[in-house]
Amino acid sequence: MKTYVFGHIKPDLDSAVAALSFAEYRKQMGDVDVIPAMSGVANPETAFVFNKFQQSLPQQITSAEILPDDHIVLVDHNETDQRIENLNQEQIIAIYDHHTVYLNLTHPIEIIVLPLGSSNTIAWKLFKQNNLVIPQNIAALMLCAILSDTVGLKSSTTTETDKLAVADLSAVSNISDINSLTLDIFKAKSNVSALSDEQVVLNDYKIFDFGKKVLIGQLETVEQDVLLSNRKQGLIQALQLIKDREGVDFLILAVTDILKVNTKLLVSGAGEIDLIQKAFDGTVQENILDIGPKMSRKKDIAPAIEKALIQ
Ligand SMILES: [Mn+2]
Repeated sequence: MKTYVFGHIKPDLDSAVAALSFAEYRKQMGDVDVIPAMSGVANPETAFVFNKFQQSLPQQITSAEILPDDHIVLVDHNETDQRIENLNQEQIIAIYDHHTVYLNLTHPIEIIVLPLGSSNTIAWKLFKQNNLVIPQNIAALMLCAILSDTVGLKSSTTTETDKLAVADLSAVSNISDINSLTLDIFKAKSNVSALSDEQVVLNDYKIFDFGKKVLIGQLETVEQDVLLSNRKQGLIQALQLIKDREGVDFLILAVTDILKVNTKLLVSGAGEIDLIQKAFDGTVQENILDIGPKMSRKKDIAPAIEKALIQ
């Protein structure tokens, strides 16, 4: 019997690292055969960080490889739409997450959901609470994951606990120059030159079920203006294509400049234009709405859209 620790589909850095850090936590707590797993290809940022610290990514596992008596732990997500396909929910034994909970389970499980900036801050807290030692190689990855998910401790989701975790993990991993590490991560995140327009839209996306299905892609970049001028037409075409293919009701791409601390939403359809104008009380110009310093999809963008939909 194995325990697979899974991040969400379209794994970002926090999700990929959380598979490793929570697997290590569970091992140290006595779970015998724990396997960090992922589904989907690592994005450029994730690949950069694992390369930099010469660590292997979690194993690629499909639900077909999971045996009926194996256990599943979900990290950095909880709802069905973000799980790997065909996962048997009866096999889920624990969830560690920092997102809004949409669950309908038929059995009791361990659930730890905290309003912290990163799943890896929850992992850090659990290691500390249980007097466990975080291995140096995992500490370095956790540090990067927290810096990434909190946009260098600047996003609205950042808490004092995230700051404490960063200070502790930088000591454990012996990494003192946090600013230059953060900038390196930002640059890797911004490098979408090798991605097609469709891949840019779907590089980091989540589908929300607000009665209507809303797909929100987010690109965190240090080159917002360049991207929205050079690739705008291609991205708009990609939005239309993906919307038809995925069968979602609304599709929005958030292009967030993490140095300027600004997000611009790119949309293609009349429905989306109405929706985001209502949600953010602004006027879309040439398919773009500037929503100012709102950087968090989870805390700033998705809730405003949900509210506009139910009004
Ligand atoms: Mn996360």
